[in-house]
Amino acid sequence: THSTLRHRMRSGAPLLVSLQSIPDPAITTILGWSGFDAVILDGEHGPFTLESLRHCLDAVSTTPAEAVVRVRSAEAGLIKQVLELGAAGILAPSISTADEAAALVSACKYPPLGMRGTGTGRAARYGLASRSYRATANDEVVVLAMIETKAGVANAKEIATVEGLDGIFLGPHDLAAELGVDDHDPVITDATRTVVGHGRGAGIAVGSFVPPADVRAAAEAGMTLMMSYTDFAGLAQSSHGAFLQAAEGV
Ligand code: 3PY
Ligand code: MG
Repeated sequence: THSTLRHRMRSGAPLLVSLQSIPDPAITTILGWSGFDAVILDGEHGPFTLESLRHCLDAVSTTPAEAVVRVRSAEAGLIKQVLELGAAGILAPSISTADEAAALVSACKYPPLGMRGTGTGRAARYGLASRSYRATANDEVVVLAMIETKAGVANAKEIATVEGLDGIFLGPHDLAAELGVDDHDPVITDATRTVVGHGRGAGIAVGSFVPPADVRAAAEAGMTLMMSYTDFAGLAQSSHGAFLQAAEGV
């Protein structure tokens, strides 16, 4: 259930998540049954429509996992539609200031915590459970901010302490691009350490992309939200690996 994910996140428990960019419910079902706590549906870079999101959210509810949607921007109108589809939470790209983080929280929470509008969509069981959904959503919907700009890293402490924010997620690729360095530059490692420190200091979840082999070290360093599989890279690596191995035989 939604509460499980947010409450586990709030408790500081380590969570393993995967990223889905291919907007097909079969991918959601595979990732959802793979063991991950949550599947992040990538509406920022992946070619999702609201309709394909709806099908993938239907699919995740047939699995033990939850689905968080990375929206293409933190626009309140878009967040309203995505939460109305029944997403367990929102991951917003490129949050660089505490004000942006506060606006994100407001878009995700019903009054009095925010300004999310009330509807009777899939999340509210098409009106058949609207009252109970509205009563529990503020406690259950997960709000996550990507920190992936220089300003975001500089403001990470203020962002992390914004009331209602459940976690921050470092975007090493965008940060490296802005800084003009390689993804594995020590400057990115330092930024990761800074963001982990501020997030953990504020008692919220902290995440990033962490290959499976590095999860133990990342968890020991305080990270709690490890994205350790992406469908694009996973498919590319396994298909190319299979090809190379097969090609040795001919
Ligand atoms: C980043 O690293 O910037 C990302 O958001 C990757 O998707
Ligand atoms: Mg990014």
